[in-house]
Amino acid sequence: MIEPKIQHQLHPRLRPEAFPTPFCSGCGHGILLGAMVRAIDQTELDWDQMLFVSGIGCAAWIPSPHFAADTLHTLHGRPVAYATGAVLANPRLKVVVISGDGDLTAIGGNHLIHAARRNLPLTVVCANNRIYGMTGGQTAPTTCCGDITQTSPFGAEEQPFDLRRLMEGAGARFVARWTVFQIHPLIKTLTRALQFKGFSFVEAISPCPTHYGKMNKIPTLGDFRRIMKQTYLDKKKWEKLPIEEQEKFIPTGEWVGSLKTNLDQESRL
Ligand SMILES: Cc1ncc(C[n+]2csc(CCOP(=O)(O)OP(=O)(O)O)c2C)c(N)n1
Ligand SMILES: [Mg+2]
Repeated sequence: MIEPKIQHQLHPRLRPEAFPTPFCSGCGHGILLGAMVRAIDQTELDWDQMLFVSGIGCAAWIPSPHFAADTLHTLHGRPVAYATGAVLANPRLKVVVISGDGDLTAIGGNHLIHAARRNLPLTVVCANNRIYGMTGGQTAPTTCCGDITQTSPFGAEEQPFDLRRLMEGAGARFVARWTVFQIHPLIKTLTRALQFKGFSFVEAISPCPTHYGKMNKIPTLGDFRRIMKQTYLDKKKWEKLPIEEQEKFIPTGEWVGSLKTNLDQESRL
């Protein structure tokens, strides 16, 4: 074997034997992996008191086996359920779920909305590539109308979840969305989400060139970046647009605050 000439210094929170990652060329999940460890570096969190939980899918490989930490690589759709058990059993743990859009919002959707409603002390990071990547590119609840997938060869017909609205509606007090190309705000948001007391949810829009790109004729990562730059707009700019203009973009940013509803008061029969 030819030894590589340049030896990269691997981040100390990562397991050298786990590299190279299993991610395809151009997959955004590796960018999120890097963003996570950089965000954790900016917190005072005790690495030895952190637990990373994931389900099944390409995104579920982000913490496990790459993070040199305690990780739980669980069943498809069940990371939030495992994370709930872990944090109830040991409230001193900082429990972080990192998984895919299919895992968290399709089969695992109920666990996710109830964790938000119950304001469980968890940080959930959803790597959203708008597709079931690992199983060959089937439609997910996040697939946008018209998108070609293995199970929608003529274009997806159903409306996708807007995860920000879903989480807000379920009662989450910290909700955020960035694409992996908006790397600096993504790292800052992950830092804040990890330190938030209570439930926090971060959606990271991640390109899947292998399946999504191939089927929707987005050949390169550069093309993904260009399209995402046209589609996603910082909410500070988005909020200033007239309503008919707002519909053309997906806002990115943080939605943080007490999202009390009229139902929060007692006895509303
Ligand atoms: C109970 C069960 N149903 C279905 C599957 C097949 N399966 C494995 S991963 C996956 C989807 C993963 O998609 P996502 O969570 O979006 O992750 P990605 O691969 O896109 O990063 C499915 C359907 C499974 N492993 N277990
Ligand atoms: Mg996915």
